[in-house]
Amino acid sequence: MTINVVVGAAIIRDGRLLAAQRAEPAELAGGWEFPGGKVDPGETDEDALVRECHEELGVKVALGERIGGDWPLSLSGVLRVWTAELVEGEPQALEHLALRWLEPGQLYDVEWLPGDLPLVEEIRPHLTA
Ligand code: 9L3
Ligand code: MG
Repeated sequence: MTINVVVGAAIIRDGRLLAAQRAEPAELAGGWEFPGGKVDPGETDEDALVRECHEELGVKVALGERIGGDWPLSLSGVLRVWTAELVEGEPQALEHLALRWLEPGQLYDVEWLPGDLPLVEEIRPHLTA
């Protein structure tokens, strides 16, 4: 079975984390995630994440460090997450229902997708550094 690699960005600005609310598919709609998506064949993980941030948010990001390793996403998928900062543009919900900038005390104000949820504590230290 092929493992589907999905990449996500923990975009941080001024000590706040950008969370994005999924619009689809129906079973995930309304849940909150680190924006990103599937890595295309022949594409590096990092290139895919920069591309996805541009497609979904209309921004250019610079990736920082990888957060942990492969996070289980489903039976056949893994999630790989990097911190990121905005280089150009203001994030827009081009493909999401909504966007929110979360302060450290608000990190659990949104209902994270199950696969993304364990990442939140890993990212917290990056909000204060
Ligand atoms: N997914 C989960 N957490 C995330 C992302 C970006 C994606 N942070 C899941 C949702 C979909 C699959 O990975 O089932 C592919 O994502 P996309 O390409 O539809 O964004
Ligand atoms: Mg996506």
